[in-house]
Amino acid sequence: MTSSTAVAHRICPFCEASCGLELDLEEGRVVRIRGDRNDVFSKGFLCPKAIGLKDLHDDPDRLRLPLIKRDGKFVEASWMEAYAEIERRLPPIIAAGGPDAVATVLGNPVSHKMSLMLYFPRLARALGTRNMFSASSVDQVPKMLSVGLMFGSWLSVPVPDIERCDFLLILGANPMVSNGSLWTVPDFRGKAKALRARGGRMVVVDPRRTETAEVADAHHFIRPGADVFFLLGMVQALFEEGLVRPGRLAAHCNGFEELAAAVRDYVPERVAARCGIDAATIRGLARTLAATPRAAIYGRIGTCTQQFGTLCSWLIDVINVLTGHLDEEGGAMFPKAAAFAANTRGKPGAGRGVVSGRHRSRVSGAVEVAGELPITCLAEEIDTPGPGQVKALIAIAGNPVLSSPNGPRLAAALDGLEFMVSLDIYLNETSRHADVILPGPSPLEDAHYDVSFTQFSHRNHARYSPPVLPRQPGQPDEWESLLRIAAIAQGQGASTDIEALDAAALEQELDKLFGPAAAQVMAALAPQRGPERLLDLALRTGPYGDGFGRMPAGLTLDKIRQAPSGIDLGPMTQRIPEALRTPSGKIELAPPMLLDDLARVAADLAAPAPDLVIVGRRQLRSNNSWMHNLPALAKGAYRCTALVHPVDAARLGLFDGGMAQLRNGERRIDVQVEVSDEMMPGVVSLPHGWGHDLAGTRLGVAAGRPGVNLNALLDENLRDPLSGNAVLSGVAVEMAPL
Ligand SMILES: Nc1nc2c(c(=O)[nH]1)N[C@H]1C(S)=C(S)[C@@H](COP(=O)(O)OP(=O)(O)OC[C@H]3O[C@@H](n4cnc5c(=O)[nH]c(N)nc54)[C@H](O)[C@@H]3O)O[C@H]1N2
Ligand SMILES: Nc1nc2c(c(=O)[nH]1)N[C@H]1C(S)=C(S)[C@@H](COP(=O)(O)OP(=O)(O)OC[C@H]3O[C@@H](n4cnc5c(=O)[nH]c(N)nc54)[C@H](O)[C@@H]3O)O[C@H]1N2
Ligand code: SF4
Ligand SMILES: [Mo]
Repeated sequence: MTSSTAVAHRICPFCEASCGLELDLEEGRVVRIRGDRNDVFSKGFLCPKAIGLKDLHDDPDRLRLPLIKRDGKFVEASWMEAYAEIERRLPPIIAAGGPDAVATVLGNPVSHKMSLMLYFPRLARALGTRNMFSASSVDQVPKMLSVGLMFGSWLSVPVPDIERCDFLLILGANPMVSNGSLWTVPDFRGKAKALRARGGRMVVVDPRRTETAEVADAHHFIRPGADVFFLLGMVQALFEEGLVRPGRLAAHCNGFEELAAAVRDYVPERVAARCGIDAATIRGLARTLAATPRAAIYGRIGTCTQQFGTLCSWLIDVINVLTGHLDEEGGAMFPKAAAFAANTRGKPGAGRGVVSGRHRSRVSGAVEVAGELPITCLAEEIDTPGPGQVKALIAIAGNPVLSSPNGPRLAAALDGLEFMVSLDIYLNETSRHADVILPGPSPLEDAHYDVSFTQFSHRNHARYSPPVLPRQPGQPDEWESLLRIAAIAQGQGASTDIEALDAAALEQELDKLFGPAAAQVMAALAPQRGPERLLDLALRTGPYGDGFGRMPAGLTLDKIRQAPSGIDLGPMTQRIPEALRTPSGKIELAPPMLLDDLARVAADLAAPAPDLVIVGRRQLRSNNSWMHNLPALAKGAYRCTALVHPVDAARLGLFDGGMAQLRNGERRIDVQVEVSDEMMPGVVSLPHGWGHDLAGTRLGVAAGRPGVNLNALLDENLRDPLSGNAVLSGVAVEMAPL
């Protein structure tokens, strides 16, 4: 070992599993990446994507300097020039059109970046726009809405306690590949194996026999978009067969009778044909859940991104309650995050609950949920003239041109904007439309704490990663850019002292929290700044915190810093009623908004199955749209294939490796066919996030094997009306050989 070798630690920023990594550094370069065996949470696990951290850092296409579009061409610019350009162009748009003339759109990596998570709210406040969009509405808003209504806060998501569970029913999720979602569970494979080794069982319900189904005890095909029928059948069976045993939660729930009445008509025998699962199986799964002391049902993307997303999300938690598995060891439990969780703040046991629909989108009248409008409304808000039209966009770590339905319409709309800023590390399918691109540092150059994923972790923990490498000279952190744009929007100018601005905002907050002691708290947080200062505050006032001295053994950021592999905070523990924030202080089993939506289900019960519908899929060496430029991950067999069952292939004249056209009305895309009996007959599966053949990007590797954009086929007007989430699953398509 020479003096220039070192070992550093970093939480992997690529997926929700949030694995702790150990990096070998030589001469200031990362030479090796492995799982940190001492990590209190991930215990050495990593997947092939972790290696991509090095490729990402070294990627010559990754932007290191701001770009400004001049005469249609991007040129590199200094940071001050880039901010000056924003100052020149953004305030006049706000002055002319009001706050709603500026929209914001956030992408998935925001939730993996402490800097963006903690400082976007400052920008949002400065802008005051109601036109806020994010990838949440092509993802998890249905779950947020259902848990919000049931438990009182948007992120109170119960997660399977997999290490103590003996029966796990998984719907519309493929954690063997995705590594878990709204369920932070590194090494799902190892945990599933352990579950089975102790005699437990796992069952998967999915229109594809997935990698997760392969390691399960049983798999059932389900008609895409029909989970609501399957779930209603289970709930009905539980009531009908006298299997409803909520145990200690009985005293903490409202709405048993309303629920029983609402599901009465959905006897398994009536819904079986609609969902494609026979009544005996539906009843059998309900009985197994009810009879197994430690069991849980879990659903994810497949159950959210469909026309009944909110109802599915609700029924999954309802079943956990009815079978006595919610908030019980080995069931579905509430994590207790060390910082930032709404269900650990304020008065325990009751609160204001959540409301949606405080405003509606201008063009389609879609409802606001959790402060946001559906991302599928973004294009129409830009391309529909009239008062309130969106004229400027700030896009942050998102690539909606590929990730949102009808990407081509959005791309055209973006060209019609008066001004667009992208905070992004690539010149890609979305940022190419920007006038200014501000690149964040590489993940190796910034500090990290899992603001989001500690709230969904199957075990409680607190881990912090300091920057692994020094930042490039002059490179601001992303929170600094957000504050600068906030200052510009408020008319304070690009060269405002953002340190002072940051301190002033915090002082205001501390005044509210601590009154006369505020100055003392501010002093105790010094000399930290930016996100670390907010993190320390949240930790110290959080459920394990030192309370600024009141609990001397409690957590501070410094204590976590001293533990490079993190601090374990134990398995999940019972949190009902303390975690509830509903006005009633009860779990709301039968929110009226959800019961009303059952009318849509009733009307759909007899819907005939289209000949062919499409669903999505995820792949291990990829993450949404943006990791296809990393050589270590991009190599290997061509992956953007359309999987079809042999029966469909024969029926439609398709053959393995051949090309076919997928059609949805006027929209069409050409795909490579892969024939596989892992598909349910009548269902085709295509991954999203591909289609890197658009002009004007700088993605050398990805452009070499672009794949096709699934979202060029999907319809931006199909939404779950309650949550506004896009319908990505179960959409009828036609397919023909080329
Ligand atoms: N048809 C279909 N569509 C889907 C889905 C599906 O299952 N089917 N899934 C949906 C889901 S769940 C999601 S979450 C969305 C994702 O939707 P998006 O978030 O829009 O898509 P990503 O591909 O994650 O794009 C991330 C962007 O962030 C940039 N980026 C990466 N790291 C950083 C960083 O550190 N800082 C900054 N500033 N930028 C960074 C990347 O260059 C890229 O432009 O896609 C959705 N779209
Ligand atoms: N390797 C990798 N990991 C990722 C990502 C990635 O792109 N690649 N993306 C990350 C993101 S942003 C997210 S949100 C998570 C998502 O994590 P998961 O929810 O585990 O996502 P998927 O792997 O897409 O699994 C969804 C499953 O739903 C099935 N499905 C589709 N329609 C239906 C339906 O109507 N009913 C039922 N029951 N099933 C259906 C699909 O066949 C698929 O197997 O993964 C994250 N992790
Ligand atoms: S599973 Fe997710 S967090 Fe873990 S190494 Fe892979 S990409 Fe990173
Ligand atoms: Mo996602």
